[in-house]
Amino acid sequence: MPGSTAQTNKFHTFYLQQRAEKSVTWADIKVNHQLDYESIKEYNLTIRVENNGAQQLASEATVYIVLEDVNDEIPLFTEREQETVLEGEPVGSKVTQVNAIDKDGTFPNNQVTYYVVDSDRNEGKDYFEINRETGEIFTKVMFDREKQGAYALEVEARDGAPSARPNSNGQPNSGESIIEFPLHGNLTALDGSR
Ligand SMILES: [Ca+2]
Ligand SMILES: [Ca+2]
Ligand SMILES: [Ca+2]
Repeated sequence: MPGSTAQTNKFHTFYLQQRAEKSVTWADIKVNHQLDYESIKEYNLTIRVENNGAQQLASEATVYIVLEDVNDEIPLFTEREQETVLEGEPVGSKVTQVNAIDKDGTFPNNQVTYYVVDSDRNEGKDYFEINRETGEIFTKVMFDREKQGAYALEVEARDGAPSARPNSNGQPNSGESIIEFPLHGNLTALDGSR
C-alpha cells in the first residue's frame, strides 16, 4: 500500500510480486528503479494481505528496508578564486588549498585524498606539491616571472574505497581539476627598485 511520502513508497519504488510455491503464496518485494543512499537511506512499507473468501479478512505488516551505502559518488572539486603565485617566494610557500567534496554517505566512500597528477602533460607537477590530506599546495621551486609567466597544475581527488560505478575495475572514484597559477611580481621587490 503506497503511503504519502517517498519513504513509504509514494512513487512505487517497491512492488510486490506474488509467487505460488506448492500450496503457499509468497510475495516478493522488488524494486522498480535504482535506489540511491544519498537521497533516501531507509524505507518502511506497509504490506496488506487479504483473502478472497466470503468473509473478508485482512491484515497488515510493516517492512523496514535499510539501505547500505555503496561508493557511487565521485569527489568533485569546488570552484576556487583566481590563484596567484609571487615570484621570488621561498620554496615550500603555500599558494592555495583545493577542496573536493564526495557526496557519499559513509566513510571511506567519502574519504578524499589529493594527488598531483603524475603525467607528462601536467606541466606543473615538478613545481608544486600537495598535502594529500588537506589539499594545501606548496611550491617546490622559487619562481622567476621572466622565465615563464604562468603554470598549470593538474590535481586529482580520489575517494577511499573501490568504486561501485560500472567499468571501474575495483579502482576508487576520482575527479580532476586544472589550476592556473599566473606569476605575479613581488611587490617588495618592486618597491626596492624604485
Ligand atoms: Ca548515490
Ligand atoms: Ca565516493
Ligand atoms: Ca553512495
